[in-house]
Amino acid sequence: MDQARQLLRGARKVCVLTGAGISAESGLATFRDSGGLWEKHRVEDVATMEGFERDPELVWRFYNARRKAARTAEPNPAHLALAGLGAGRKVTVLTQNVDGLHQKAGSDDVVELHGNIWRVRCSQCAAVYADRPVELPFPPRCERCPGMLRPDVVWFGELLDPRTLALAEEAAVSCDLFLVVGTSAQVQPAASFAFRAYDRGIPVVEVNKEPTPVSNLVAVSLIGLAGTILPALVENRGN
Ligand code: BV8
Ligand code: ZN
Repeated sequence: MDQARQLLRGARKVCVLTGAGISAESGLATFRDSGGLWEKHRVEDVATMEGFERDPELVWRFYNARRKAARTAEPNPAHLALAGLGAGRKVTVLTQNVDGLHQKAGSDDVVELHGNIWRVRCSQCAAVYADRPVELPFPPRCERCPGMLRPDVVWFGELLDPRTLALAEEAAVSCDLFLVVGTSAQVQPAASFAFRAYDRGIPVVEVNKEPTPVSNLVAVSLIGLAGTILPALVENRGN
């Protein structure tokens, strides 16, 4: 922890890659932990375009349940610690999460790599709505065309927005400390940003309750709960 604090003290620009693990202590299910979302649902059924075309009602049951859970979820001390990290330095959060909790915690530079569960998009004319009820009645219709609304998230096999990728790439290679928090680092291209920083000789610090594929390239691996570790990492920032 002291080495991590040392690295943080000297860092003017911090880039943080976060995954579902940072929202676990806010009560939101992760994907690949035991009891996670992928244990209850097949990825190809609920997180691909093909699945949506095959059975849109199943996909909307999955996303309505996640919108319902996310509505009452509050940022936890891990989100708040990252939001407090910014005083006197530039902090960019690259999040794979779609729950909006980083913004709710006060982080002001958040790159949503996989979209946002609170936005819905017409699958036909691409109109985007952010004011729909938390649980959308099925079938959720577009107001401008006969198209059906889908969650405005990036599904497997779908490309990430090129501007989002450029922002993430720029943040990853121009920071002087790269934090990886609560991600199993299995999904690409999100996980690759940690490797981009590493390839530039930027120190990488990982916070996870267990080792991941990133662990063997990090300068410091802090094993434990993000809600405990991040506040401890941030608290001594002053001296
Ligand atoms: C793309 C949707 C170009 C939103 C998500 C073969 C065929 C087709 C594609 C591929 C292929 N092989 C590879 C690919 C690319 C694919 C991919 O990476 N697949 C992997 C899984 C093999 N990627 C894509 O398809 C991407 N697009 O590449 O397009 C292309 C096109 C066609 C063909 C090839 C390439 C799109 C990826 C985006 C997919 N959408 N979500 C939503 O519904 O949420 S990804 C999904 O996984 C979530 O977004 C999630 O964020 C993400 C990563 O999961 P994690 O966040 O890491 O969560 P996880 O549960 O896995 O881990 C939690 C971690 O937290 C654990 O390590 C745990 O220990 C830790 N933890 C838990 N609690 C705590 C904690 N740590 C600390 N404290 C705690 N309290
Ligand atoms: Zn439409």
